[in-house]
Amino acid sequence: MRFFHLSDLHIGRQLHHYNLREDQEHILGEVISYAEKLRPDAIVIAGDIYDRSVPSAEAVSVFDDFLTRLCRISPMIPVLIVSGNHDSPHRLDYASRLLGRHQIYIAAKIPETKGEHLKKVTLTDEYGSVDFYLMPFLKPGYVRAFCGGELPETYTEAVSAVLDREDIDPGRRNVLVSHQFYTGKGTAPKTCDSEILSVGGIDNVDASVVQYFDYVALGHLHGAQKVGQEHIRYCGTLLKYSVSEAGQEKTLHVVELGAKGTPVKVERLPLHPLRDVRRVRGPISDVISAAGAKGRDDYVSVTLTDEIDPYKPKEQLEKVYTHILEVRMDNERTRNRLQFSDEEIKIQDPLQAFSDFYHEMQSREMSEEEQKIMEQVFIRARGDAL
Ligand SMILES: [Mn+2]
Repeated sequence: MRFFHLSDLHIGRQLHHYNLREDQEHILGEVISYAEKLRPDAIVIAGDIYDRSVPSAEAVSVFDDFLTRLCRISPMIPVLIVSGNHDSPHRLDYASRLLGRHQIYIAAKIPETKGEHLKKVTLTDEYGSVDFYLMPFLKPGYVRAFCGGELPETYTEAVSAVLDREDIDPGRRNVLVSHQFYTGKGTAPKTCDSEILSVGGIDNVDASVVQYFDYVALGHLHGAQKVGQEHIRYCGTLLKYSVSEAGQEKTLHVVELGAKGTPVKVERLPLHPLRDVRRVRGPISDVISAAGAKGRDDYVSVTLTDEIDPYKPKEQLEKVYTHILEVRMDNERTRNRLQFSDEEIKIQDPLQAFSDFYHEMQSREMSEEEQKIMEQVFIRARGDAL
């Protein structure tokens, strides 16, 4: 069995101030061309379909178009989708039962009651059947109901709690589709700027709890990588969604599952974005003379190293580049300023620092009561430290 593993489409996303609609349509079009040519047995999308929980009408129509074009391929290719942390479970769930009749299987909501289970899609090939378990993005709070009302302490426990309820037959071939921050022993995950992850990895799931699957198709991290073992993988985004990804190679993952017990094969097919994301660096005259017609429309982050700041650098660069993300200066002057501002950073009052953090996370100020609680916490913490 051969299937495409995609994730983190982030339809509707912008790159700096540029709308990526054309770029996203173009790359999804390339996925469709590959599907027409290779006729995979399934297409798996491991979460973050949209960039926002309330996608724009434009974003919805881009995805609608993608699914409609996939459905026209005959015989039909099943599409298996789970929701990511950026998706709204309720919105993504809309019409999912109707879509199921067209072999588009969407799992957007975590089971809530005893009778509910993960969506399981069984496909067959010459070696028998393969069970795909679709696990939407979850937080410990989502699974309290079937943990006897108790909140699992970690994300690892929460994921285990969900899987333990499923009657997974280890003798069959099983694939898990999941959108979480999985980490393996002894390997540091490669992260990039376009992901929103918790600081310190408190939301990580220990990959050992899913290693018994024959393949684990992951979404969440935007750079392609395996998590400790060959068969537990992030495929990454189809497009570069931040300058920090400029050096990455984005590819389409094609997974080949053979007979039970044989190692999976993952082939990475090249993708050809409409515009690349690149870093360019040097004195302005070199940057301008090195720019050619090819790559003129790429998204470029420019760092100029001239010791004397050039006159209106952006206007000069716009003559050779049409999509400039940013222009930075890196010279003696800016380096001095950086050092100076380092010294300027003062350690804030911890209560102030916490309330800034709270506001960032919750988009509201702390209530009086909450503030009092935190004051007490800091008084006690200080007391202990003394
Ligand atoms: Mn994502």
